[in-house]
Amino acid sequence: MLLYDAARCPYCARVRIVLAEKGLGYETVDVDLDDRPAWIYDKNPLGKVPVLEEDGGLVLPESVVIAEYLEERYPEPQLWPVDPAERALGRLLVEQFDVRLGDDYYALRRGEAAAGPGLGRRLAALDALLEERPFLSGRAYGLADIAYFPWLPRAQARLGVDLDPYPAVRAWLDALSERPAVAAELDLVAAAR
Ligand SMILES: N[C@@H](CCC(=O)N[C@@H](CS)C(=O)NCC(=O)O)C(=O)O
Repeated sequence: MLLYDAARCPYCARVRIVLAEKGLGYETVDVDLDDRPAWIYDKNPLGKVPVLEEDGGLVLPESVVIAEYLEERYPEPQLWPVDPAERALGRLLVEQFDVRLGDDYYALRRGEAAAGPGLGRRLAALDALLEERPFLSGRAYGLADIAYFPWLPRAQARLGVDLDPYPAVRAWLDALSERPAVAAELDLVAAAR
């Protein structure tokens, strides 16, 4: 498998974590996001990474679609709960990622003045959610956790966001950080500072 990748891209981080959790070997092609090669549009008409390519000819963009594909193609270890309702609630969080975190994160990154409190409200809501259940995916770690995680260390390191007011988010991050697949991503963010 080949991953068209960029170290700084949180959507790519989602895919790297799933690949690592499943113990899948792959090669990467680093795409310079500041000077994207024209050929990336042959892989993804939107010109975005990540894109996963397989020997058989499958070329798959979109981090959520890639993660779901990997989960179905390589079911072990399982990254969605068995219970359909629990799984559906995890998928709902993935579906709502932009309004629950992404939009305010990127607004703050663009320097929009109102975005700081907006992101704070999003983090408070995530904190409340994580007080009710240990993982965004439900009772166990899984794809919903992986879908949200990459933005948290980037918010801390690049946007100066303080997570101290959100103890459940911090505890969740601490639990995730013990996983080698997640720890490798923390190292990548730290190295980019
Ligand atoms: N919906 C896409 C978003 C991917 C995305 O926005 N990737 C960024 C890098 S972090 C990118 O390639 N940006 C280039 C662009 O927006 O033109 C996914 O989930 O994979």
